[in-house]
Amino acid sequence: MADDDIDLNALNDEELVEQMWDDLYDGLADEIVEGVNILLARKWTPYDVLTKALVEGMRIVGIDFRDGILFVPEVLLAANAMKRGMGILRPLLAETGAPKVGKMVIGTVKGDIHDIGKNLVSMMMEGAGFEVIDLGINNPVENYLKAIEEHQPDIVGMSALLTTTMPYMKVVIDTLKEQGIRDDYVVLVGGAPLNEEFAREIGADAYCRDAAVAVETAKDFMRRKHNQAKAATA
Ligand code: B1M
Repeated sequence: MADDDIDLNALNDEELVEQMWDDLYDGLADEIVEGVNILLARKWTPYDVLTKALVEGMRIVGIDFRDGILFVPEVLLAANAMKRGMGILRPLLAETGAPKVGKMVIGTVKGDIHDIGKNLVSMMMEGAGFEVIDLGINNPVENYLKAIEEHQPDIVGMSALLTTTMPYMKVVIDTLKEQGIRDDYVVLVGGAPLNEEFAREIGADAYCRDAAVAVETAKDFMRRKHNQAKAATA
């Protein structure tokens, strides 16, 4: 038992999930790890553990961060606890054994160090059978170009969580245009401050509200690509 006061095993599912939201809020990584393992042992799917326990918990943290109740050090602890929980789920989500359906390069843009959402997208994409090359955080355009050249992905994904960094996505897309390679790749963008209109304005192919939408959108583009290739050879 990770917590001296509460036996997480003794809680029913609903109580446990609520306790995990509290533990995430308090940045208690060991308790989050224990909670994740208990839910998995109770036959919860990794996806449900991720979305109902961890993502929802981080949503609550976000509200109090916005309202000035929590500050950066506390949110960092919460993020660390979230990452420890995600670390357990990552291999389980990727364990589909499905043939690779496509390749994606993804990174958080320059000036931005938020990576939880991007990591979640990477995990879900891997789980859906995509090969993912994750560039991490704070990526200048050169990093995307280098990775594109090296890995020849089908999809380029960008994440931004700040209103001050989201315009950098346009810098990346404009550079792809200047180099005459924009249309060789599907560009997907995501992050809490974005919306569809912004994605259209900067010339992305689609805005992805969350990781599940990112997976569906990516699959959809891959289907279209295969159909076009088939039509061209017919
Ligand atoms: Co930051 N932060 N933060 N922060 N932080 C926000 C974004 C903020 C909204 C908080 C607030 O005020 N309510 C606010 C931005 C305000 C704005 O721009 N208008 C903010 C601020 C201001 C800051 C700092 C400037 C604070 C400061 O220093 N004074 C600073 C900036 C640092 C920098 O980047 N240069 C900062 C720092 C931090 C921490 C380091 C403490 C930490 C990040 C830790 C980490 O990521 N490793 C942090 C956190 C944790 C947050 C909040 C609380 C949570 C973000 C998160 O992880 N959400 C956030 C509040 C919020 O968003 N409500 C906040 C959970 C995650 C699962 O969701 O990232 O939205 P999200 O990802 C989703 C979708 O958006 C989508 O799918 C994901 C999964 O479903 N998606 C994609 C995301 N990327 C995608 C890419 C795709 C597709 C879909 O590509 C195809």
